[in-house]
Amino acid sequence: MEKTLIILKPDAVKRRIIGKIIERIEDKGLNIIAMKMTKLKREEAEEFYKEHKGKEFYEGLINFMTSDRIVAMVVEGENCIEVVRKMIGKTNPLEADPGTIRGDFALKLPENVIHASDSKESAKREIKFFFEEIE
Ligand code: 3AN
Repeated sequence: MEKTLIILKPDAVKRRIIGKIIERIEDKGLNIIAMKMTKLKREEAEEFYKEHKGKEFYEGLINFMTSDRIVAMVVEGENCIEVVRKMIGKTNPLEADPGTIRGDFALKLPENVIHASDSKESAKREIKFFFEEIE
């Protein structure tokens, strides 16, 4: 069964909306098979977002992602990578449609509440990053 990696970002934890977001994931029919709350160290956030190194928003993104705790989880379900990307909406909350998680809970970048893997390759890498034990 397909798996994807989801992060509820520091803004979601600070605003105490992680329960609402988890509820949407479960309501959709997806299974959460691993979950942990953690605070990323700077080096960890830099490794996770290395493909964005050098972009103008990189420093701000690292500062934001290390500003508070996050919740990382592995979600499983048929076509879950595509399904979850649809559920979270466009990267920029301004462009995310109402009804999507970012469209309903976020106002502006980089505080867009949630991350989800965008391909099979990134799901594999990102699951390993947080949950060594999961295949
Ligand atoms: P997504 O999370 O939708 O896959 P990416 O991978 O392009 O988007 O961006 C990673 C994260 O970087 C975003 N979730 C967001 O927090 C931040 N980000 C992306 N683009 C910008 C931008 N133009 N300005 C500020 N932050 C950004």
